[in-house]
Amino acid sequence: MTKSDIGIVGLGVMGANLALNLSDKGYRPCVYNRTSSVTSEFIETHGQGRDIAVADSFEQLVSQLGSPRVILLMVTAGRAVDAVIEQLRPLLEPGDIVIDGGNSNYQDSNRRWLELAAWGIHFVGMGVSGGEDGARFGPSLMPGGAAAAWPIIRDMFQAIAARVGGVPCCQWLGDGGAGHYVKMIHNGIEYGDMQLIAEVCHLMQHALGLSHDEMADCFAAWNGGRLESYLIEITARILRQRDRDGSPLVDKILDKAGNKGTGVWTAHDALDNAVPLTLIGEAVHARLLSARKAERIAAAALLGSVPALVPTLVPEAERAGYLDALHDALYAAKLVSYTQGFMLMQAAAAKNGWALPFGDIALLWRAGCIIRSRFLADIKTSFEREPVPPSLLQDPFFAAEIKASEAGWRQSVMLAVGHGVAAPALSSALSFYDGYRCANGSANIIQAQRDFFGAHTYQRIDSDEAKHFHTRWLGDGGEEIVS
Ligand code: NBP
Repeated sequence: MTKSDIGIVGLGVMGANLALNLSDKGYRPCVYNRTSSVTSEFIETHGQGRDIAVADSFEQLVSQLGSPRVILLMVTAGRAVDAVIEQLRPLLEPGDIVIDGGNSNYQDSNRRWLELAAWGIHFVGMGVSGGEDGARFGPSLMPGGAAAAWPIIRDMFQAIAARVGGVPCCQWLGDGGAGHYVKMIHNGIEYGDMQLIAEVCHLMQHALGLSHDEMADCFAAWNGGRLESYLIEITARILRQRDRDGSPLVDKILDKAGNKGTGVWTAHDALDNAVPLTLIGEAVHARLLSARKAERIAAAALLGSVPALVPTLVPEAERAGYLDALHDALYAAKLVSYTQGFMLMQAAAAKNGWALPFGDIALLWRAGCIIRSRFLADIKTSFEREPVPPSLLQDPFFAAEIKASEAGWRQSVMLAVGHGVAAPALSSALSFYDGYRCANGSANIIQAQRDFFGAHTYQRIDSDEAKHFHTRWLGDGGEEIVS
C-alpha cells in the first residue's frame, strides 16, 4: 500500500484547504475528521483526480503513514487538541511528529512539547495565518517546537507556504511554543492595524464628512504607496460594498467587534513581560468597549453623541490636507505598533531562551497572512543592519520616517480630540512616541510620591544608580541613604 506523506486531523475550513494545498504540491495527505460525514463530503467534493487517502479512525490514520509519521492537527484550539493527542499518543512511536496548526496558546504548546518529548515524540506548534484563502493557496506558517522535526517537515511546509521573491513565508522559529508565540504577536498586531484603520475611517466620515466612495478612493490610493497592505486593500473594497437597498453595507453592520482571545493573550503577555504594548492594548480595549452597545446607546443619550456633539465638519477646502495628515498618522502609529510588538518578542525571547529570528519573522509576515504589507520589507532590512537597533524607532530609516510623519499625526489626533471622535490607538501611539523620546520624563514625581507615602526610596540623577535615598518628607526634610 502506498503510504501517505502526512496525516491531517480535522477537515474544518483550515484542515480541508491545507489538505488541498498539500495535494496540489504533490504530497499525499491522509485525512481524518471526527464526524465522518464531513470526510465523505470532502472527498466527494474535492477528491476527484486527487491522491488523497481517507481514514475512519486514528488507528487507520496512523497505519497509513510512512515513517516517521507526520500528523497535522487542524482542530479547535484548547481541549480538542489535548483530546486528539491523548488518543494518538499510544499509537505513535519515538521519532514521530505531531504538529498543532491551530491557534493554540503558546504556553499549551510549551507543555505539549515537553509532554510528548517524554515519549520521544516530536511536537511542533505551528501558527498558521491567512485564513481560508491562505490555507488553500499559500499561508504564512510559523513553526516551532522540537527542532529535530524541522529537517523532516521543512520541504513540505515551505512548498505550501506563501512566497516573496521565491523565499517561503515559513521559517523555523525556535523551541517549545516559539511558533505559537510569534503567531500570537501576529494576531495582536492584526488587532492594532485593524483598529487604526477603523479610527481613520471614523475620522474621515465624522470629522471630514467624506462619503463612503470617497473614503474607498482614498484607501485605494494609499494602497499604492507606503501603506500598501492587505488590510488597507480590503478596507477600500468593504467601503464600496452596497447593501440590497443601495446604501453602504458597513453602515448596516452592528458596531460590536468580536474576538477570539488572541489579542487579550498578547496584551496580557506584555504586562507579564513588563513591555509597554500600548497600541495593541488599546485595540483590545476598544473591542471590549464596542461590545457594550446598549450601555453606549444610553450614554450617548445622556452625554451627547458623536458626531452630534460637534456638528461642524472640516471645511471642504481643508480636506485634502487632513487626508494627508491621516495617512501620516496611520503610518506613524503603525510603526509604533510594530515597534512595540518586536519589543515584546525580544523580551519573550530573552525570558524563554529563544533565538527568535526577527528579520525572518518580518519576512514570513510579508505574504500569506492578514498583516502582510510592503512595510514589513523595511523591518526585515532594519534587522539586517549592523548593529541591530535596540528598537525599530531607533533604526535610522524608521526614525526619519516617523519624524517626517509627526506633524500630520499630531494634526490627526487634534482633529479627533476636537471633534470628540475616539481614536485611542492613534493617540496612545503618539503618547508612547512622546514618552519614548523624552529623556527626562515625569516619573520623578511618581518616585517622590512613592517615597512620601510608602518610603519606597528613590535614586538621584547626581548619584550612583545603585544608591537609594529616602527623604523624611513630614519630618525635618532631611535625606538619608537607604542602600
Ligand atoms: P473549524 O471550526 O472549521 O473546524 C474545527 C475542526 O475541529 C473540525 O474538523 C472538528 O471536527 C474538529 N474537532 C473539534 Br471542534 N473537536 C474535536 C475533537 N475533540 N476531536 C477531533 N476533532 C475535533 O475550524 P478551522 O477554522 O478549520 O480552524 C482550525 C484551527 O485553525 C483552529 O485552532 C483555528 O483557530 C485555527 N485557525 C483558523 C483560521 C481561520 O481563518 N478559520 C486561521 C488560522 C488558524 P467535527 O467536524 O467533527 O466537528
